[in-house]
Amino acid sequence: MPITVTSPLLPDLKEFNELLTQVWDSKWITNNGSFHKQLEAALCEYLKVPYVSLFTNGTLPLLTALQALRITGEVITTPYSFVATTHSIWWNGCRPVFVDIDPATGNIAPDCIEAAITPKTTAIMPVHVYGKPCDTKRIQEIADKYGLKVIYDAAHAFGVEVNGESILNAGDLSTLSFHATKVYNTIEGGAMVMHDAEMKKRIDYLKNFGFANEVEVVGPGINSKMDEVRSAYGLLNLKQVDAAIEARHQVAIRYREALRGVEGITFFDDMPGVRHNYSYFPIFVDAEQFGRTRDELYFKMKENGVLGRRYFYPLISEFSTYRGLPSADPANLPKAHRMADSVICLPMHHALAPEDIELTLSIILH
Ligand code: T4K
Repeated sequence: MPITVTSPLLPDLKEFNELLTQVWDSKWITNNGSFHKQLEAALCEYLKVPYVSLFTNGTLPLLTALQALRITGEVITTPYSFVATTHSIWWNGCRPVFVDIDPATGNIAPDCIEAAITPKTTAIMPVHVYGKPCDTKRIQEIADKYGLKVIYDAAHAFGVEVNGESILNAGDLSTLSFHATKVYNTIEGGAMVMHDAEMKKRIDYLKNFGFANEVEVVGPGINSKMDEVRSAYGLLNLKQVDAAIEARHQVAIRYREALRGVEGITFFDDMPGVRHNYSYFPIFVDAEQFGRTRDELYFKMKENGVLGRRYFYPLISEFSTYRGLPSADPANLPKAHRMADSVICLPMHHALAPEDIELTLSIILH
């Protein structure tokens, strides 16, 4: 069996069956059902946020957030992410403007944001990449100074806290992905986090075609509802996510212990005051110092059944839809290119066996 970059956290099947029986008995299988309501409440509590709206995946809350805030013109964003981030801007008929990253975190560099603002800029869409918190204070200062909205793509940042406060409370809106490959999953799924009841109501309308009631449609909504089956699954997974994060933490400890000081290999350490979720374990290969290129190592791992992934290579700005944009010029994004060209995400999940960790390490070390 190959060792994959991740493996889904699955609820106990017997417990899931019990909840499924309740869904079957109720015959209410989607459209804001009982498990949906319970999961929204449970997530508010777990995540320490005031309002959560569930979605059917992590892409549609991004699209809907831009819609809800009536974003137009240019949106400043990072090229170092999964392509859904930029696609959401494009689908809203806006122009993504890529800016470079801070190599210390992989996140958008605040100084580059300020330099890219034009009269057409209306919003910033940063990503807490790998779950590492953005410099939310600086980003908010810039947004306030220029009157911009901030929508965080927090797909990787489930449960991440800075000094005891959820990172999801930053900005105007934050979005999460609960895809199978994430720390916390509902198979497919996602959510939006907002600050007030008015916005929660608006988002709930928008994810249900814009219906405010049986006869009134208040905007060009979409269908992005989470069903009862996945809400029930999500409730069960919430009970075990802390243990899963701790198991991931132990994997990170072992990787760091073995790789610290290895010439040509770098990785991120924990940030002070941050509760990390260890959603990914990226390493960065300096070919000259390491003696092998990133791709040589990546394919050697693959040959030996270790399926790391080059998240996020290529940069979004390199895809055909976007590479014609002036901001996609590699000269504008040198640090993002360097990171994308050197990264490998090592296998990282709650059930990674010690021998799989050691095999991965031995391929890197020998
Ligand atoms: N914003 C950001 C920053 C994101 O990273 C993402 C998604 C989004 C927005 C959009 O959220 P969603 O709409 O997807 O909810 C994966 C995921 O599909 C995607 O959710 C994720 N980011 C992205 C970073 O990674 P792939 O194509 O690399 O996944 P895949 O199918 O190759 O799976 C990776 C490994 O996981 C497999 O080798 C084995 C394991 N796996 C996967 C699945 C699906 C399993 O063991 N079981 C499974 O069921 O995109």
